[in-house]
Amino acid sequence: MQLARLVLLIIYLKLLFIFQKKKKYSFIIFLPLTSAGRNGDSNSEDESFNDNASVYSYVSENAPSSVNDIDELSSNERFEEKFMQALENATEKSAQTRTTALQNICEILMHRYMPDFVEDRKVTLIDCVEKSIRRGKGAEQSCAARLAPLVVLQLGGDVEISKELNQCLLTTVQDKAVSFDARAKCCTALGLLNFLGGEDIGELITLMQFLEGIFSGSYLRGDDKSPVSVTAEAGTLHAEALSAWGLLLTLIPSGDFVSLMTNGQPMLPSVKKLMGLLQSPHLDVRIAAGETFALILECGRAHDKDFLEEYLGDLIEAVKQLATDSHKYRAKRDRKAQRATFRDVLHYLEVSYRLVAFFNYF
Ligand SMILES: *[C@@H]1O[C@H](CO)[C@@H](O)[C@H](O)[C@H]1NC(C)=O
Ligand SMILES: CC(=O)N[C@H]1CO[C@H](CO)[C@@H](O)[C@@H]1O
Repeated sequence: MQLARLVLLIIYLKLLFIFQKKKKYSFIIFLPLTSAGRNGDSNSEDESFNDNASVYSYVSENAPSSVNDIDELSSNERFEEKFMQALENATEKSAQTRTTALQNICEILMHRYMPDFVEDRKVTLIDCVEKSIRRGKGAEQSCAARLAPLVVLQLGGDVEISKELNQCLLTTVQDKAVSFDARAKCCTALGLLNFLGGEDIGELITLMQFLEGIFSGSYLRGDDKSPVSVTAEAGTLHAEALSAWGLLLTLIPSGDFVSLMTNGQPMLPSVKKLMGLLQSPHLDVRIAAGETFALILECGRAHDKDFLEEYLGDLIEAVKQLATDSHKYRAKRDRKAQRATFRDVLHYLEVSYRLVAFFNYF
């Protein structure tokens, strides 16, 4: 099913973001394997958690499996020991110690699937997360916000935790005194936690409206033509809010989604406003907008196959431009990322709806 695939893609993208882009292979963590996260991209942080993966695989081919089991056991113990130490440190007085501790716990949870161990300590963990988000500053808040969805992912979703953390995340996102990076991480956490633990459609829509309140900062000016100027950090916050919004919309039943987008008093943003985001000066926002459009169409068309037909021509034109964008002022790497994303979105629009003929017509 296409929707399922898209959702998985988005989750995967989110995880990559959480796991920091350089660790390309970290998503393998959900397989309880020791070799995750070290296919070539190893960095110093990884090294400190070296559990001799390559040695294991060598042993496994050449020795009875019992040896392998023992190695596996001792490696688990090493991780658990490190985890306990970090958890203790997460309540220390020094902010730097707490930040490092939260980072260490994130690293461990990214590399190990240890649901029982996490389950036994989830109260303490969530307590640390909440305190650090509420009372910490900058990096500490960012790390704590990164940790929250990792804990819930380990547990395979947890409605209680999602409920418990929502208020503190919402307050932090709104707090202008908090760093943009921490607020962006809180948006991501809100999206993931509620994606994994949200049940009530009404609550989801309220949350989506809250997120729109954030990313509307990147809407075009009143005349709907000129982009507003926002700083790069604010752009990142808007992009994260938009991605979280897109993730949540996949939970809304298709028929409801269509009426929410198209009825007289729309509770969700207008297509025109969203299309304006494709013109944002910030790459993150443009990419998030492109991905969100793919999701909007996917969700809407499951119910109504002509959903947004009247906008499709403009949308395809805008996406096509971004897919072939060669503005000199945009950094080469950014340009590559943008083209790759929008080629995918374009391909999706063309193939899914067999619009090739429609294109040639223009
Ligand atoms: C805990 O804190 C101590 C002292 O700051 C530090 O030496 C140690 O590496 C920390 N351990 C972890 C796992 O964070
Ligand atoms: C090959 C390799 O990385 N070996 C290491 C296995 O782990 C022990 C203890 O952490 C190290 O001392 C080895 O160098």
